[in-house]
Amino acid sequence: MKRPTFTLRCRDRELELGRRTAVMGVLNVTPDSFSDGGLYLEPSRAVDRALEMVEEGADVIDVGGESTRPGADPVPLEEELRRVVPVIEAIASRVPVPVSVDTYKAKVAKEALEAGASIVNDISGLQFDPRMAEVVARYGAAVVVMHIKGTPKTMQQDPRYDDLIGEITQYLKDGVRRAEEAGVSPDAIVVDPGIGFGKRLEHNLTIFSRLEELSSLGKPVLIGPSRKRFIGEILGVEVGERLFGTLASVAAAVMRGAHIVRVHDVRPVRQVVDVVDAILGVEA
Ligand code: HH2
Repeated sequence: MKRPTFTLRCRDRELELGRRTAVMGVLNVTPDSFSDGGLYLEPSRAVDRALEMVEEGADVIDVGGESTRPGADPVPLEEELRRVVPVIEAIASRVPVPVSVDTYKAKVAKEALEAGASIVNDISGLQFDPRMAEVVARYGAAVVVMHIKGTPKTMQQDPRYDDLIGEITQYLKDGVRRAEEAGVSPDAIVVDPGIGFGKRLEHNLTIFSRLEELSSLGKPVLIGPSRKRFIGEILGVEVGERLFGTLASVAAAVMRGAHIVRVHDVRPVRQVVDVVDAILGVEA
């Protein structure tokens, strides 16, 4: 499938999307993220990893201070601020790519934007904090509107859908409307179906196989399959052994229209998407 192209407006930067897949490198400044928890809690390690990911081919660095893995408890506001703000401050001026903040709290987003972030990645699709859309608009930031069913604490307790793709599309449409009504520029919005966020294996697989249907929203599409449980369920492997499964899902998603892939393993993913992009480039 030929992807539509977009220029994503993120404050004073622009990110070209569609001709070349953009890689968002994950930087979790948490003690408990499911795959990289504890590795980058020390700010100097986080900065080194951000620089390394840029060198490996990352187009965005996504900094998160709260694990949203299934069953996770929320992190208090002050703790989340303490984790992410100094790291964003340190990397925003040192990396040549936009920095995003992975949070659903408007106050964290605001402080991260003050510290130099230019994208807000909200796993709740602007639904958890009523002030989030307004903060994004005020700073002229870009926003990732992601679908979730429930909350991280409860989302994997028996998720059910009557119409999976229809419900995800409607939720994302509501998030996009909320953003635009608050004054976020229409060309600063990305949508994400939320792999693993209130989804069983069959739901995650259906999202991959029907991903091109999200193009009806008229926004660039991001997907975050990296090292997730659905790969473990297919292959019977633990989190440290999910690289090949991640690469396969990234290739499938890009073939079906993903513009941005959010991953931990930037170097191998860059190679995979460069090859898939080359194939897409010659397709009629
Ligand atoms: N997945 C995670 C976190 N943030 N944001 C978007 N837009 N899309 C995703 O699929 C997504 C996301 C979960 O992965 P990770 O950050 O590695 O783990 P944890 O939540 O345990 O920190």
